[in-house]
Amino acid sequence: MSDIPPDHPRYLSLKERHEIIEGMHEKIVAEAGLIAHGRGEAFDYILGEKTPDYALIQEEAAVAALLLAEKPVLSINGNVAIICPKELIQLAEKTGAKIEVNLFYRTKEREKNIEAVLKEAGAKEVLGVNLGKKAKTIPEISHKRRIVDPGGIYIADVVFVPLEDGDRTMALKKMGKTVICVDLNPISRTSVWSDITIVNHVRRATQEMVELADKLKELSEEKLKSIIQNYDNNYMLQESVKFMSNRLLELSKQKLKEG
Ligand code: PTJ
Repeated sequence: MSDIPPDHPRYLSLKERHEIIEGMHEKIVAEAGLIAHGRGEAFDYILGEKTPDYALIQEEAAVAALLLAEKPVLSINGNVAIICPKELIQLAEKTGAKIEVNLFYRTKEREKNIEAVLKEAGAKEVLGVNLGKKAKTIPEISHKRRIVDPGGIYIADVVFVPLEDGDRTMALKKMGKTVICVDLNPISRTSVWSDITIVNHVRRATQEMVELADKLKELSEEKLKSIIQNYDNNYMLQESVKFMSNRLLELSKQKLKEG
């Protein structure tokens, strides 16, 4: 990691890549987390590694939903524990959400390691760890993401699931929960099935959501509700796809290499 000079034009992305690799060696990130990250990077390249305007609208709706929720929960996996632990903890504090470790590749070791990362980043309470007999299950899911905390995702009304796989999104929706996801791939099953989909890099999305939480907290309940009522996830997904297609179209007309 120290080999990357800070003035490298893609420093942030390369630094993050190495943090994810280290996270895998430290048994925080799943091996498949590296592949998932690479897929995300490819979409982020198309975005120009910047937040597009449409994403701010998605993020605003997401924060409004978290602020209006009675029992909001942020679901944490290995990748996001490495990429943006501080932002997630700040977001939880500002929206009154709980934090729960929920893993696709769940092992006791990873559970504990992720809890330690979150505590080191300032979390006071981390749900979903060492559940034993206390564990509840999400119906219709066969993999380990079904295991949830009885005081967290199980009873939550709004669940924030950054970098998710499609099955659980659908199952959570069948349980009557509102699902908010962050996924750079606007056509993934998770993106399509979620109530609010943020098509942006999770680091930028959570940083911006923390700032938005400060602003939106000042609004009345009525105003927050009108943000949600006026929000159309399908339309916003179309906007995301349009943005990406236009970026590629613009690039196709440019000379890509100077000189
Ligand atoms: O830590 P675990 O055991 O819970 O496992 C986590 C992974 C990510 C391995 C697991 O959930 C998984 O396999 O996810 P998928 O099905 O690969 O989906 C991950 C989605 O996140 C893909 O659609 C990626 O495009 C997207 N993605 C990857 N990196 C980012 C991202 N979206 C936003 N920001 C990123 N940095």
